[in-house]
Amino acid sequence: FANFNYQDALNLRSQLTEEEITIMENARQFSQDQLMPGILEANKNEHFDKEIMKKFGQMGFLGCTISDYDLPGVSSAAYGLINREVERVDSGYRSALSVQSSLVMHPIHEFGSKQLKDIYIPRLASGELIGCFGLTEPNHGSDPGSMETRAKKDGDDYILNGSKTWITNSPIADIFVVWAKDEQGDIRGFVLEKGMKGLTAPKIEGKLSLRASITGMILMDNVRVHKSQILDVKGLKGPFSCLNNARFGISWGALGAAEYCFHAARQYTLDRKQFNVPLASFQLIQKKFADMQTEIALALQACLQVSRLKDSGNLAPEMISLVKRNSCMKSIQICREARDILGGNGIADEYHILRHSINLETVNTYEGTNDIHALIIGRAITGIQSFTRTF
Ligand code: TGC
Ligand code: FAD
Repeated sequence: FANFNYQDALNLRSQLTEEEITIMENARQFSQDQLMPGILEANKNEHFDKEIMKKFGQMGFLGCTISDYDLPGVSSAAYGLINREVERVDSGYRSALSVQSSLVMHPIHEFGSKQLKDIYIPRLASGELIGCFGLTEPNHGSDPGSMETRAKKDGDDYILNGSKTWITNSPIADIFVVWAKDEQGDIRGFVLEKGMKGLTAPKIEGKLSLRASITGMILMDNVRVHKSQILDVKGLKGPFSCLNNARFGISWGALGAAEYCFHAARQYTLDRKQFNVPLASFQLIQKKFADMQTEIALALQACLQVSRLKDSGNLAPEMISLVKRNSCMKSIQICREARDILGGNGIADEYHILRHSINLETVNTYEGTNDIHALIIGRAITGIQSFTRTF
């Protein structure tokens, strides 16, 4: 028999290619060396250091599944493994990676003209430019199809009016991928640049979750943008194709946070004694670890399977809903349980666990809430949509 390894219970490593293993190990070392040392201060001060994006660029993480523009074109599993390692440190850092890669570079690469790609992709890949993605509005979160932001044609330009909210990185963004309805009622994507007249991006203050990530609004007051800045896609499938990739990355990433908390709680219970014995010797504690281990191992298998199906062209979007929802739901439970296992120390920032747990409250909500993904799966199971009601 092989030895059981609590750090890789079902030997995920054996299912990865040599290249994926190297990428995973490099991402882990980078994340632990470069991200972990500053996370407590960043979280305390609600600060995102833009240099981190440049470091992601140097590591080749940004847009890493793209295979032209000198980008590495790695597998979906490799992208997932990077997300997992970054989120082992903080969900906010994985968020920065997701938004830049899946929500900004992907739509420009997939739906942008050659000119747009030439202008933006290299500078987004290096982290020189920071991008953001504006879909959610104050009155329309789970239902982006009802968005109020409008784009009106005026000669060779469009005039944009509306507001987006809860937008990762908008206050520090150089470019803004924004979704608006044109006069025909079609949802269109526009690439806006910082400094355009009428475009502002105020920061949302006072977040108790994802504090190492900057979040803001995008306010558009008669923003004039040339038609060359439009993405060549119409309808919700534009933003949703971006969300497919970002949700996929989250499904791997959230498990990184869960693994951090599981491993930290395990070590804590080996070190700490109560009633003269290590906490780890209590049956209740061991059962909690068995449950954590099981959920993490099974969820990683599901993520890997979805990665392989994605790369072989056999993916249904509902599969992504399944793993995004499962990973977030299970990871939150694991982090909360790990917090409990650390007792009073569990609420101290130096142990990192409560930060992960609170971050996952956001991760569980953005990119489609737990219940929205349940309804997406439910629709596929029954053939009946249950999002809308008529009264
Ligand atoms: P529905 O009728 O389902 O679809 C409308 C059109 O879109 C197409 N479509 C998809 N295309 C590609 N991939 C998918 N996953 C797709 N899902 C739908 C669909 O085929 C259809 O196309 P067509 O050509 O027939 O028009 O649309 P609906 O309005 O009924 O949608 C319902 C629902 C609830 C599923 C959807 O609106 C939804 O997913 N809501 C959740 C919203 C959400 O996820 N927002 C995320 C905002 S971005 C964000 O949170 C970034 S956080 C980043 C970070 O910091 O990490
Ligand atoms: P609502 O849609 O109002 O939902 C509230 C509750 O109602 C939820 O529990 C939901 O599940 C439930 N609900 C809604 N509809 C139904 C239904 N039909 N049936 C049953 N229950 C329902 N958005 C972007 O566009 N870009 C970003 O970069 C971005 N970054 C974010 C960063 C952070 C820190 C946060 C918190 C959010 C971010 N978002 C971003 C927004 C995020 O995608 C939305 O918050 C999310 O989609 C939910 O929308 P909402 O907050 O309006 O909640």
